[in-house]
Amino acid sequence: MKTLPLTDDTRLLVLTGAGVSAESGVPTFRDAGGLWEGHDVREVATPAGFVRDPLLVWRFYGERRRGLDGIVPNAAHHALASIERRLGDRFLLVTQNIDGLHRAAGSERVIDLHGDLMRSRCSSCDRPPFEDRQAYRPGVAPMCGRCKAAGQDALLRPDIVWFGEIIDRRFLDRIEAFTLDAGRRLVFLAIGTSGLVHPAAALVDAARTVGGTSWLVNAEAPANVDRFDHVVLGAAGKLLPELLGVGEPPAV
Ligand code: BV8
Repeated sequence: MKTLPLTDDTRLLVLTGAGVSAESGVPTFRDAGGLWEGHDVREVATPAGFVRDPLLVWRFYGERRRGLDGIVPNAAHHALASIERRLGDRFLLVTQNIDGLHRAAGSERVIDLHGDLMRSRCSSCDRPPFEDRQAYRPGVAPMCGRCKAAGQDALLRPDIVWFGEIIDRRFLDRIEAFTLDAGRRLVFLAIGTSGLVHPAAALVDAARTVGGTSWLVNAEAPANVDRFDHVVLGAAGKLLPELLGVGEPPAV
């Protein structure tokens, strides 16, 4: 089995997708039985879909909030938290996931590129996003209390990035700065992602541009597999502890 070439000089940039949480029991998006089945993306993960049917969108995200009850990080999340402790500021984790499992495993240098399922924000006013673990009953779409106090009616929405919405520029700037500073010392590791969603899917190209080496750990070859220097097919929870040279995860 291969191990990542981590030297004292290495800067490790990791991108994770839904596959890294699969062994925790969180459904992925595009595997059989994935999240999008039965739900047209345009209906549940776009601003237009939310305007058209906020009750459907809140039912979809409420199901996902309930679905995280009792879900814990798996060996892949723990391996990434371990290697972060070893590398410190020579490590950066970018996740497309909104399940919070990396932070639950102890990861701190994490960019939640697509937001956080357990946060809501107002669809209208500029109140800051706030923690919200409520799943809301079917037929209920929560309203903003601050807007109500001002005599306005405004829906709350999940604090996540839908298709067609822009990613927080500060996140993209931080990733770019890490990549440029690393240069040829960069090792880019993508884990559990179908490589279909941008701008995350283009991070491997940015890594190649600065002369870094790129690794992929995935259950199967994804759309952008040819962009990677090294491909390790299999389950992230089984492969990562050895690939990263970290011990077994803490006994739960
Ligand atoms: C934007 C919401 C500016 C939260 C999500 C350039 C080219 C083409 C299109 C575009 C482009 N630039 C922008 C776009 C448009 C669009 C896009 O990418 N469209 C694609 C799909 C055609 N991007 C955007 O709109 C982004 N915004 O760029 O703004 C702009 C806008 C418009 C036009 C131009 C510019 C915003 C993207 C964010 C969308 N929000 N989610 C939520 O509900 O979760 S994306 C959604 O898909 C999730 O966040 C998810 O994370 C993400 C990606 O899916 P994956 O994580 O990869 O999951 P998936 O199931 O697909 O794959 C899992 C993989 O794991 C599989 O390969 C499987 O084999 C593997 N696996 C399974 N088990 C395991 C495993 N691997 C290892 N171990 C296991 N055990």
